[in-house]
Amino acid sequence: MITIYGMTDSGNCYKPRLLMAKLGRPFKHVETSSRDGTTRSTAYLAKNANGKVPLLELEDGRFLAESNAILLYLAEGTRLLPTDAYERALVYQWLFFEQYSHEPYIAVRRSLMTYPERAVLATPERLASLLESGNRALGVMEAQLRKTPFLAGDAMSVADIALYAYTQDASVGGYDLGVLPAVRAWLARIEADQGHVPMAWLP
Ligand SMILES: N[C@@H](CCC(=O)N[C@@H](CS)C(=O)NCC(=O)O)C(=O)O
Repeated sequence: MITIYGMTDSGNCYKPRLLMAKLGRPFKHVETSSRDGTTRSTAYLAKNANGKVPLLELEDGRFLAESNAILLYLAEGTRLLPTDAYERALVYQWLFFEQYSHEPYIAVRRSLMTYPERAVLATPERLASLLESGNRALGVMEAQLRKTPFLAGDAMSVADIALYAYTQDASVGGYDLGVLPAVRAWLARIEADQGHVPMAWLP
C-alpha cells in the first residue's frame, strides 16, 4: 500500500490526503513532524534529503517528494488530470502559481500566526507584506473563478486540490474571504465533490 509521510496540520500534506480520499484509494499515513525534529532525523533524510513533508512512498519502495509532483503522479489516468496537452498545461500553470505566488504568502502567514515557535518571526512589516502578496494571489483566483467553475476550466483538477489546501483556511492567516464570492463558491464546489475530507482527516 502507498504510504504518505506528513503533518496533519500542514496544507501541503493535506493535498495528497485529500486527493487519495477523492479517488477512493486506501493509503497509510505516517505522522512526520518538523516540530519534534523528525523531518531532520537521519532516518527521514535518507528518504527525502530535503527534509520536507509530504513524501510519498510507493509500494515498491521508491519515494516522491514535493506536494504538487505527488498530486500529478497520483492523478495520472483519473478524472482530475486532463490528457489534452493544453488542458494539462493549464493545470501545471496553476500548480506553479500555487508554489510561487500563493503558498509562500498564505501558508507562511498562517504558520506565523498559529505556530507559537514562529511568533518571533512575525514582525508587523513581514505580516503586512505577506497580507498584500497573499491578497494579490487570491485576487488572481477570484478573477479566474468568475470566468470558469474550476481554475483550469470547466472540470475539477489537481490544480483545484492544490489551491484548495491553503485557501480553505486562509482566514486563519488573516485573509478576508468574505470579499471573494467566486472563491467561496469554488470552495463549496470542491467540498460538494465526492469523497471530500477535512484537513484533520486521517485514514
Ligand atoms: N514545496 C514543498 C514544500 C514542503 C514544505 O515546506 N513542507 C513543510 C510543511 S508544510 C515542511 O516539511 N517543513 C518541515 C521542515 O522544513 O523541517 C511541497 O509543496 O511539498
